[in-house]
Amino acid sequence: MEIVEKVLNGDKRAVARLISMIENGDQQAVKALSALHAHTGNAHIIGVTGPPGVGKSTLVDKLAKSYRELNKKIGIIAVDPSSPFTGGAILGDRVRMNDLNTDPGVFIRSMGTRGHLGGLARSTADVIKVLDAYGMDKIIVETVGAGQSEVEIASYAHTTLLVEMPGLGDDIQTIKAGIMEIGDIFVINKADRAGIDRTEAEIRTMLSLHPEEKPWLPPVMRTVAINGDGIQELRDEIEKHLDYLQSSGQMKLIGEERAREDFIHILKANVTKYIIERSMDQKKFDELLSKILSKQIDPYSAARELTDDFENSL
Ligand SMILES: Nc1nc2c(ncn2[C@@H]2O[C@H](COP(=O)(O)OP(=O)(O)O)[C@@H](O)[C@H]2O)c(=O)[nH]1
Ligand SMILES: [Mg+2]
Repeated sequence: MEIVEKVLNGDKRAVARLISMIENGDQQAVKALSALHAHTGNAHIIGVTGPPGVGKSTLVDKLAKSYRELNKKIGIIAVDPSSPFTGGAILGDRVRMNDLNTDPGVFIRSMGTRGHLGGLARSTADVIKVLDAYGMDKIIVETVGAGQSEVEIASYAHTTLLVEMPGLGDDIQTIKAGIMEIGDIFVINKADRAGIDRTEAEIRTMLSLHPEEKPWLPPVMRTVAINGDGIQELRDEIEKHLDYLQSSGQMKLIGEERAREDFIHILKANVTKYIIERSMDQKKFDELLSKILSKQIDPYSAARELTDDFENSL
């Protein structure tokens, strides 16, 4: 496929086009993803999550620039389900990241709510594959730490940064309840603000509430993203986590687990699509639906009938 060749040859526009195809549920995208599979599995995926306004985008921007100093190629995916924009960039991020966007070693994409037939998390997983095959060394995925799909997206990362800022007591509660466990590195951004010691103490208390022996103890870092303070230290810590994942064999395990989940997900989607489309073609779906409505059959038995048909057809 032409688009596959182009992506593998470093054509940025082809990458952007393929991502749009993924978002639009274009069948050709599946073919391209199939062909790209052999070229994936090399990128280090870094999740950056936390409440809105803590400075995630600013931090990602600075982190990307810091990695550019090491000549690493960087993919950035900003997932913002509250944003209706897709295919372009969330305005604030676009302005902030403009100088990065013109760098050939950087690819930035924002993903909003529009499109995504198989769900936002699914699209994000596919976009990560594209950027991986495109040769990005680091893929940074920014998500707002809120809903289920964000937690799911965060689970694609090898290294997850949970970002906080001083004076966010209630949000820390939210993080504690939901995603505390997924944090590999805690970042208190806006360290130029008052209340930083208290925030750090709160995070450390929460971490100590998980007393089980962990081979990796999540560090708590302080940054001032607007002026770059602490960014290099954060980058070093991220690299330390990558070393840990590799030397402990965790990286390999994560890869196996992701491949398994991915395979099951695709299989489920295919089977579902097959059964539904086939039954719709044969009018059986409509027949059963009207029987369900007139109480001649219940939906459980009706679904069973269709899956039995499927089984018999194998
Ligand atoms: N004082 C201060 N402001 C910051 C810092 N980092 C980001 N900001 C500001 O916080 C606001 C939200 O930042 P943004 O990166 O969009 O946050 P996001 O919603 O988490 O992505 C912007 O006005 C930033 O300029 C920081 O370290 N200190
Ligand atoms: Mg942001």
